[in-house]
Amino acid sequence: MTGFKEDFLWGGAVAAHQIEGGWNEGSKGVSIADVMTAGANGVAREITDGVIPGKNYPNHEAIDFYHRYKEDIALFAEMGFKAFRTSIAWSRIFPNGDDAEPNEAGLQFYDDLFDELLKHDIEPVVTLSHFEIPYHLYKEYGGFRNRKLIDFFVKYSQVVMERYKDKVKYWMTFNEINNQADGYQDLHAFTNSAIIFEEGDNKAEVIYQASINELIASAKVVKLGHEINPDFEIGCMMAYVPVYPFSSNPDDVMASVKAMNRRFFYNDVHAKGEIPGYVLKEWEREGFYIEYTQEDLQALREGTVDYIGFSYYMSNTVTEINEVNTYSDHAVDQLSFTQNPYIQASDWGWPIDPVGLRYILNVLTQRYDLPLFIVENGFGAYDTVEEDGTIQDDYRIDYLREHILEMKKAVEEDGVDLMGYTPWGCIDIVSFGTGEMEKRYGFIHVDKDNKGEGTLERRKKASFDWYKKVIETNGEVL
Ligand code: BGP
Repeated sequence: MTGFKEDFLWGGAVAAHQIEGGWNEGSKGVSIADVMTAGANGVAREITDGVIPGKNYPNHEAIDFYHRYKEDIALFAEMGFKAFRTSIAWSRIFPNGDDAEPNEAGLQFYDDLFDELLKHDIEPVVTLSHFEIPYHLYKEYGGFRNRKLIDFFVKYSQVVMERYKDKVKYWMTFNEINNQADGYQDLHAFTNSAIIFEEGDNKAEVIYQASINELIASAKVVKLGHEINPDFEIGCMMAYVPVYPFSSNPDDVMASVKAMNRRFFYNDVHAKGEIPGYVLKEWEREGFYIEYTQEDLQALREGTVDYIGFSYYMSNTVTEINEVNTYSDHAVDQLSFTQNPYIQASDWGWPIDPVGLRYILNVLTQRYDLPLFIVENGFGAYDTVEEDGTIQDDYRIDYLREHILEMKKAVEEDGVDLMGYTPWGCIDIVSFGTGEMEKRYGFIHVDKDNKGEGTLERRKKASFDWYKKVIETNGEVL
């Protein structure tokens, strides 16, 4: 028997803005994702000032899951999914984010979606904020730099947790909360924070303020969720890219410690309920003024998470020489990285490192001793539809097999408590980094290209039957 527990949550993961489409249907408001442009081969995306039809493709229609979810869920059930991770689009529930009353049509859509999943015995795993906050909260309030968003987020979360308290058991608050880098765009950090920077801002200071506001909001939601339903399992969600020292040079080792602390900061608050000393010292050293109250600190202590959800795609490597200490005008994570000579990279330059997954599973278990949930992992690639209509994505099977083998070692040899595994983009969806379709992750191909053209026809790839066997045998047959 393999080490995976009998109720291991095998499944797949997506996000509302990358799969649903129906961007203005059912009285949904505009989200920050609706106003981002496509990336044109990975070139940085930009935020347009409002929706510019044709310019924000293909986010708008994505793959039309909003109308096709029953067909897609039947395919997930055919693979044997035990769980399906997606997000609720906040702007379907509160179109502007600060509305007095929720939007019933939006609430009904997710009622129908969760019912369809449960009909197939698939557990919904729900992300409350996945890089898609209501555009109005960005435009009017400047995003999470404004602490008013704490209350807006708590109100939205309370409405959906109460509405779906008998359908959804697994929740997580902010997707990749540590993914605050503003590497894509000079003026905005458009992940969950959706910050508008102002003249004279110190970017790192503002991003830390937005981060603390999100962490306070998350902690309040965890506490509230447990009051709504004590059976809820509510986690955080981190982007874990382990950072190795480039050499055994002690300065490189310290550089990797500092790089990892920029990730651990978020997880330490989520899991331990305290702002760690190495961050408080940094704020003091840099002269940052980060606003929070004693009540906020109490909320952090009372709202620690039940599990750690995280994405794993790659590892990075750092040398002290390259550490760019640019707090004055860059985001908190502007370490420049060195290519690891022992590791190959994907078509998009993402280092392929299955052992790194076992490594981070161990590091997190040692640091937090909490259940872990891999809610994103996957291989973005160009796929080819052959003459006979098949898609031979053996490269994706190889990538996933190698990572599952490392998961097994972590469970069987290292004693890691692993809850589940939901590979990213279980069906081809819009890439976050490029805003385009042709960086594909799915077990299911969707006929749509970067120009938004195609029939949207779904087609099983070779990995579909492979993953079905993996789930059937609980990870025994790979
Ligand atoms: C993570 C996001 C996901 C997903 C993934 C793959 O950071 O949580 O939303 O997009 O990255 O990235 P991409 O789609 O750019 O290949």
